[in-house]
Amino acid sequence: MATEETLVLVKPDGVARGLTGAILARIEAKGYALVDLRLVEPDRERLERHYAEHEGKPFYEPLLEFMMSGPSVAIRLAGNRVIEGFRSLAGTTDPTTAAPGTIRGDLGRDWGLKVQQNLVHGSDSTESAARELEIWFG
Ligand code: DAT
Ligand code: MG
Repeated sequence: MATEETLVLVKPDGVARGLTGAILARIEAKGYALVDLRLVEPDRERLERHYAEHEGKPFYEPLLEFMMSGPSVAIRLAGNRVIEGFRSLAGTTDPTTAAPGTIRGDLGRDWGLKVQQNLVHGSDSTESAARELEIWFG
């Protein structure tokens, strides 16, 4: 048993489409614990820190614009191997090809090139989780 914490974001498309509850239901059904949760409208500086690893990539600017288009729900989530487990629950990055049964596969829309509108973010490692939890929760 390795209890750990991760940062989950319900991104602006998830909040705008009214899917926050549906996404939280999946998270809770899995048995993960909500440690903290808040509605956030991040400024550019916070998003630049959050997405630092993607700076310079073609999708970076559209991604930041999208993330500033409306509020996100930030969640501090705890559970056994929750970092890996939540990413499994979320599904692969592009909702078009994410597996059925996952959040992105079941609820994500086929937006074509707008891959950034994939409903959720989840930290990808213990280092990322610590860094991102600091950015969103201080
Ligand atoms: P993930 O969110 O699955 O960890 P990532 O960290 O590689 O994916 O990328 C961060 C976000 O950037 C992702 O959720 C959506 C967007 N993105 C990634 N690759 C993209 C691409 N090829 N085109 C457009 N947006 C992309
Ligand atoms: Mg990522």
